Amino acid sequence: MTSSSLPSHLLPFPSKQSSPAPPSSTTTLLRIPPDRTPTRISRFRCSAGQTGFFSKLGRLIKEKARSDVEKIFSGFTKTRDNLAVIDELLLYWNLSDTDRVLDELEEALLVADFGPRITVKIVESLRDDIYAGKLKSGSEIKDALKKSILNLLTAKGLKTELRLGFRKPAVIMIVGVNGGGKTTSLGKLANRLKKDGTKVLLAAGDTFRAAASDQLEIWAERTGCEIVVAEKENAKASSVLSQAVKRGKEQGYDIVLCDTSGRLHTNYSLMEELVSCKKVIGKVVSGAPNEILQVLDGTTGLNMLPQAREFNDVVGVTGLILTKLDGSARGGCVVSVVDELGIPVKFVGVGEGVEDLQPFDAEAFVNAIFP
Ligand SMILES: Nc1nc2c(ncn2[C@@H]2O[C@H](COP(=O)(O)OP(=O)(O)OP(=O)(O)O)[C@@H](O)[C@H]2O)c(=O)[nH]1
Ligand SMILES: [Mg+2]
Repeated sequence: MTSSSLPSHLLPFPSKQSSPAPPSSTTTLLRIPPDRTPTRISRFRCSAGQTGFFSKLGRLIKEKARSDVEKIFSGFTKTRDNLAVIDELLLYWNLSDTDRVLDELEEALLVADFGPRITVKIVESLRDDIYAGKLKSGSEIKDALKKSILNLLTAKGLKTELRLGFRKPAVIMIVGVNGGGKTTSLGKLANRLKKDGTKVLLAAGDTFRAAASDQLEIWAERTGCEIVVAEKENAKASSVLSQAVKRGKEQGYDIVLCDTSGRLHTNYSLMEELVSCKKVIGKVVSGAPNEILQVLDGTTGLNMLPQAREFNDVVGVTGLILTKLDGSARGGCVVSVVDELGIPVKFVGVGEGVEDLQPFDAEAFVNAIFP
C-alpha cells in the first residue's frame, strides 16, 4: 500500500506541498467538547520527508545532548563530593590493601545512592578483575569502575531517543508522583519539539487541580503550542486526553503531549486512572501512547526506585525524565533504576527555564559523577 492510499490519519506525515499555510504564532486554546472548532490551526511544515521525520528528530535531539554537558550535571556536586573519596582511595591502592579499599569503595557508592544490589555487583566484579590480574593500578580500577557503570546504563540496548512510531499523532504521556516536575518537563519538551519543526498539541490531563491546566496554558503560550483543556470542573482525565488525541488526529498534529495529575505510586485507584487514560488513547490511535515517560525527581535518591517500579508495573513506563539535576541531585540511584527495571533515562531537567531539558547522555553522566 502506498502512503497516498492510506487513510489520512495513518499517513506518516504530510508532504510540504500539502501544508501550505504558515505556522501560527500564537496559542490557540481548544476546549472540549470537540464540536467547537478552533479559531486558528497552525499548519505543519516538514522538510525531512515522511517516515524519516521522527528518526531525524530523534537524532537531532541526541546530537544536542553533547553540547551542554557541564550544565546538565551542575547539580551533581553532592554526588561528586561523596565519590571524591574514591580518588583518594585509589591513589594509594596496592594489591595487599585490596579488600579494605573495596570495602571503602562500597561504602562510598552506597552513600551516593547507588543502592546495595548495584553496589555489590560493581564491587565484586572489580574484586574479580583485580585478583585475576586484569587491573593493576588505581587508575585502571577507576576506569573499570566507570566502565561498569556505563555498561549498566547502556546494557540491554536501551534506546535513549524518543520512539514515536509512524502514525500521526504520536502520543506521549507524562506520569509520576506529585511535584516531580511533570508539567514543567512537558512544557520544556514541547519547546524542544516545536523548535525542531513539529506540530505539537498539549493536553491538560491533570484534572485533579484547577490550577494545573492554568499552569499548562502558560507553557502553551510560552512555547506557541495549542492546548486542549477540560471545559468543566471535575472532568475525567481520560476524557480530556481522549478528546485531545482525537483533535490531534483530525487536525494533523504530529505529537500530542499529555500531562497527568501527580499521584502516589501506592494509591491504587489513582494508578488505575492512569490505566484508563492509556486505554482511551490507544482506542483513538492504535499503538498509542508511544511513550509513557515517568518523571523522577533527581533529589529524591533511592525513593525513586519503588516509584519507578510501581508505575512501570501498572502502565509500562517507556522512559524516564530525571529532573532537578541543577539542585542537589543524588545521581547514583539512576543506575539502579535503569539496571533493575531496564527503562532508559531519556531526558534530564536542569532548571526551571524553557531550555532546561537535555537528552540523557550516559557517558556524560558517568564523567560528571566521576570527573
Ligand atoms: N530546579 C529545578 N526545578 C524544577 C525542575 N523541573 C521542575 N522544577 C520545579 O519543580 C516544581 C514542580 O514542578 P511541576 O512541573 O509543577 O511538577 P508536577 O510534577 O507537574 O507537579 P504536580 O502536577 O503537582 O504533581 C516547580 O516549581 C518547577 O519549577 C528542574 O529540572 N530543576
Ligand atoms: Mg503538574
